[in-house]
Amino acid sequence: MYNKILIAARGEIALRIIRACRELGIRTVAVHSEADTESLHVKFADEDVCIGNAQPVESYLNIPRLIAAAEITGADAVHPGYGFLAESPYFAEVCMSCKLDWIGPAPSLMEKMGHKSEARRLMNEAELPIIPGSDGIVEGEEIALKLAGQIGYPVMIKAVAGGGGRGIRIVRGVDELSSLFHAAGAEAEAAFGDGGLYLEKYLETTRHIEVQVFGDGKGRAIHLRERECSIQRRHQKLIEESPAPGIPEEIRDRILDYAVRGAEYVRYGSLGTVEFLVDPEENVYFLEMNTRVQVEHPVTEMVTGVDLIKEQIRLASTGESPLLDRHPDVTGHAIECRINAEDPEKSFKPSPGLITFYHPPGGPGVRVDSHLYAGYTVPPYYDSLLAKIITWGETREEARVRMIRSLEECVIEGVPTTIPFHLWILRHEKFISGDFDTSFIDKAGR
Ligand code: MV4
Repeated sequence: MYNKILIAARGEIALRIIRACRELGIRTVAVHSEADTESLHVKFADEDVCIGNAQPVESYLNIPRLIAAAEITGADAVHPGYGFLAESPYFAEVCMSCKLDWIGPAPSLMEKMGHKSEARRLMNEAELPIIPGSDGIVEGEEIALKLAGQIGYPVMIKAVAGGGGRGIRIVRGVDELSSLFHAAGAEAEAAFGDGGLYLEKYLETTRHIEVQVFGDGKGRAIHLRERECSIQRRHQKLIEESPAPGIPEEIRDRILDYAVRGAEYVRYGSLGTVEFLVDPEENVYFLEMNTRVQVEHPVTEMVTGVDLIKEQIRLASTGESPLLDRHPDVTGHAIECRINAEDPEKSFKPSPGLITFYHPPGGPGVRVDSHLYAGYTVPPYYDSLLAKIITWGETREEARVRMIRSLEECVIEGVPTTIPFHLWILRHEKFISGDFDTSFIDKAGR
């Protein structure tokens, strides 16, 4: 087992990884920017290294400084968490060439899955259903116009380097295509340094279901059931749950089979997520694959009882994990709410600042993953996630009521948060019935 891991992340996920390492008896190195000196991940790690100023490019995205921190502290491996460099095959390769293990899949796989139309091609090869669309990159608006006509409007233009909803446009008719094609290309070029675009039929009302997978890198993979992630705002997930409500058992089993088949086909070798869209006729389509641990992984941990991060580290370190030899059962239901420092009254404007009082919820079936404490100042430079509240119940209804109780119990003073918005969703008849899709937030008028 590793002796020491450098955690190339901040906030709640850095803390989550530290917790896994402590239970495994692995020492931890936190890296931090000058804006994060007072962060909990710095206080809880065994060692810490300041790697630069507040701007991410000067610190959390600065590969030479991360590598230097690992070398100075004698770390054996790097855990990237999510965000920042977690999906950078280049960073993974640099780590490996510096004799640092990468706690994640092979860089070549990260590269393939990071290229969204290449991922589509591979999963089509593995005989997963893909959304009707272009064969690879669309070179220029003429070809886009012709293809869109064949696919039929509405179509979606997507960046091959995509992520976080950037470089995505819905095109409703032929007259919009040209301008949206150029806008998406320019946005993708600016965001990712790659303006490559591809086309897909736009599926209007879909549910967003993802499957947690875990593979050995030699062609064997298991799934740890699905998560329903349709409740999003501007491509940021707000609420996730497992199992997915309202999906017939045979459809769910098909989705799980596809995910395992895809992961095995590419010889996936770590924790990963295969995303799907499910339309009202219950057609299932592969959407993309994420090669990192996800924000919402605790939902799966709550219903399976598995510590995913510990197993991910164990597998990276020893090449083995007992998890690969047993298919964990699911017990009950879990829901996660992401609490952000944003003002729902001011179109979710980020609202960093001093936390003057903090009281997290507790009691039966409640888990809080958070780096908050009273007196902490949320810096303005990074994402505004403050806490994830996850509740478990024997039934979905118990988990839902428990979440309402937890949100009411949670006190965060000093900055506005999204807690009131979550309460509104949890009490909405569509959420209660489980009859919702990705249009929920828009349709419900927010
Ligand atoms: C789609 C889609 C419908 N049709 N692709 C991809 C990236 C992710 N952030 C959103 N993605 C989607 N891709 C096709 N061909 C629907 C989504 C989607 C979505 C779209 C609008 C508003 C909320 C959404 C939530 C999940 C997925």
